[in-house]
Amino acid sequence: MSCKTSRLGINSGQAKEKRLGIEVISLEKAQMESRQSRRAFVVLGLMILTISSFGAVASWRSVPTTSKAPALTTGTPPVMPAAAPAKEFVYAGSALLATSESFREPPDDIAVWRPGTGGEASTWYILNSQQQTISYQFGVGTDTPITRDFDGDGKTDFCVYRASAGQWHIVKSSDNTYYAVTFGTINTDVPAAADYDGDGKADIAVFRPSDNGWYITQSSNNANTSQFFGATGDTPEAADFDGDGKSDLTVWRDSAASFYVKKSTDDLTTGYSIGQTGDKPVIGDYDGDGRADSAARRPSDGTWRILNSSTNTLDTVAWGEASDIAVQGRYTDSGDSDAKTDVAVWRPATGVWYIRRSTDGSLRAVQWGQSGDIPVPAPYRR
Ligand SMILES: [Ca+2]
Ligand SMILES: [Ca+2]
Ligand SMILES: [Ca+2]
Ligand SMILES: [Ca+2]
Repeated sequence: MSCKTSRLGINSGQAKEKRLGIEVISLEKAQMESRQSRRAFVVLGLMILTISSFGAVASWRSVPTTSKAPALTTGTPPVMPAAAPAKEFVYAGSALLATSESFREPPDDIAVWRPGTGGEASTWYILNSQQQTISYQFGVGTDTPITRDFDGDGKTDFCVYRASAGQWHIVKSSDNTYYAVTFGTINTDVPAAADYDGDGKADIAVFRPSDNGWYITQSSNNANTSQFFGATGDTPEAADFDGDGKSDLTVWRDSAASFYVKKSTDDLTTGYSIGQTGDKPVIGDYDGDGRADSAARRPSDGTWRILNSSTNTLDTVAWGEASDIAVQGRYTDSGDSDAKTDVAVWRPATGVWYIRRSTDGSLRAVQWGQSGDIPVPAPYRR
């Protein structure tokens, strides 16, 4: 560890981890528990491969086909144990009706996605807020995992985007049914699913670098829309900056070290300059006011710059090493249950999550995942 790391408190945090007995949960346990069900899920993965091979090759201009897969008689996902709702969430059955907080989203679970190799299915490994472990096999290694709530029940659905076919494969959390949608130009579009129409359900969407087009299927009426926003080289980063519940078209322009946001409330464009070229976007709601904050992380020194939407003030936080992956999210434990996004990194070499509790800036370290995994924190709430 470099002295820089020590200064960041991560080295001392690891020492604390042993001394104070902070949770360090091994994936091995989860893997053992899931070994039985894995065999069944491999069958599911193979079925998905088969289904995908029949998928129509289409550009976005085609009407997206929403095809119900045949009933899965083998490898049907088991009904996951329902997590006890936290007191701040109001449910009707599995549908999330309301929260008592301005921030709409439930807290994030720690999770990784392990790409399948040699034709095997990929696997989600989730550590939920009750410290239970859940594994779920879905997709293939070349897919891109997507963490969105397409059926609007307040739980992230298992979803992968298959760039080689422009296909979305989704298992709805509300009823465990699978469906696939072809929407996106093969290998060039960037998946950009978010809730643009504000009905509480994520909309299937892609960003097209060649024309800076945002192609969206609105979940509220199934209509296809397109808007053009951004410039060559921009990265799509949709988020809700004005807090109206609708994701705003947003791009990160590295050359200008700026976010550009087309706010859904007035369609006006706002630019947020932050950091410098080479920084990486790490949007979140760090002050918990229900509006996204522009933020960027500098990989070279692990410094986060966060522009709080509530006060328009800049926070600078040193957290993590160059090789870490930013995994900012709204994590909860006994020491932190507020509505604010926590600064956090995941270290691929060790699989350790270093979460900076928003309540007091203290470290929470959790070992979850291994090198080669992709961190996919989200409110799975299984
Ligand atoms: Ca869902
Ligand atoms: Ca929607
Ligand atoms: Ca908005
Ligand atoms: Ca905010």
